[in-house]
Amino acid sequence: MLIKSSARLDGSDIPASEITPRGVFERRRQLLLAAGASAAGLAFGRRAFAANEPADSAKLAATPNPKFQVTDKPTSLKDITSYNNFYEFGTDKGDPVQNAHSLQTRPWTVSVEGEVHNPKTYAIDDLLKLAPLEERTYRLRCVEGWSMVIPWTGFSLAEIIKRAQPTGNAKYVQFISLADPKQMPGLSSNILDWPYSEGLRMDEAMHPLTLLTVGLYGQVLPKQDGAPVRIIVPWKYGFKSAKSIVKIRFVEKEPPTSWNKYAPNEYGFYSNVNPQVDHPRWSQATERRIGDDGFFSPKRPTLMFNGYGDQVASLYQGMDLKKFY
Ligand SMILES: Nc1nc2c(c(=O)[nH]1)N[C@H]1C(S)=C(S)[C@@H](COP(=O)(O)O)O[C@H]1N2
Ligand SMILES: [Mo]
Repeated sequence: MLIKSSARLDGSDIPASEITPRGVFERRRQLLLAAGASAAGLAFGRRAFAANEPADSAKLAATPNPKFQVTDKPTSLKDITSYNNFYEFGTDKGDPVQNAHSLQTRPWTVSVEGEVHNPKTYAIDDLLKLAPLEERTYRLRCVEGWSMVIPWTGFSLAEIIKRAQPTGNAKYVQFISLADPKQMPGLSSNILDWPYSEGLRMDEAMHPLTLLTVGLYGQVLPKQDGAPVRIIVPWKYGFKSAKSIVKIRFVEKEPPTSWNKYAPNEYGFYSNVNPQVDHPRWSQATERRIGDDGFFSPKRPTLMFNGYGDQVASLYQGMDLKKFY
């Protein structure tokens, strides 16, 4: 995410994911030391499943929604569950699959709060029954320059928003992830200002594409992918799609977001996938499809709004997307 890309002297690119700036390296080292301490028996031994916690492979019945299926070949379950960004469990792509077993997904509640007439705290198993579960295959494009195609399970976030009845003051929605250092070893590093926090404008949150996500490949969401519930906003860079959320808060002013606070000149509030607006340290014109495109095959062109322009471009009519990146 914050990872630095640079051109080699021969003009070829070093993949952004293979370069580690010094600060990150140092913090990662601290993290490894902390993890070593826990391996010595202090904190994060592999635990049995909490009471009522579904096994990772538990099936989740859902009906495919034909309106939301990209035709690109889906990424393999293996890649989707072993190449992750989830800094609460470490900064390497392989850390979440190693470490996320310490996340306890039951009991779990999601509080819907702030500028709403109907605030409510949902137990996760009630939330799962709020609306019919759909299967939708979306592209996911990380700001680092790679992408996947993922068959998610969930329903439109709008289903919750309608029930919450936002007040006239609700202009934005904030999503807040769990931040429990007992379950999340990555919190011992101050790389981000925890809890992980993201946000959308109200009309973006209400858009039918915006998915409250509880599963993938017909199974409950694996922990490393943000169990038990996350948001998926397919036309924006992946970091907008907060994992393991515990709060959905309606607010009047644009909420602070984790990556924007970390580097405001690199990660804007909007963060729409836009091949014409480069990241200050690398181009966003192309991407590498995980599992399909090797490091040496030509990268594929990145699509405006990640290919969802027909559905979402109207939300940004009249906005200068170079300014509101
Ligand atoms: N809470 C939380 N949510 C997060 C992140 C994170 O570090 N913490 N990483 C984001 C980033 S940068 C990306 S690309 C996607 C990755 O989702 P995936 O691992 O399921 O592919 O999750 C996003 N959501
Ligand atoms: Mo990302």
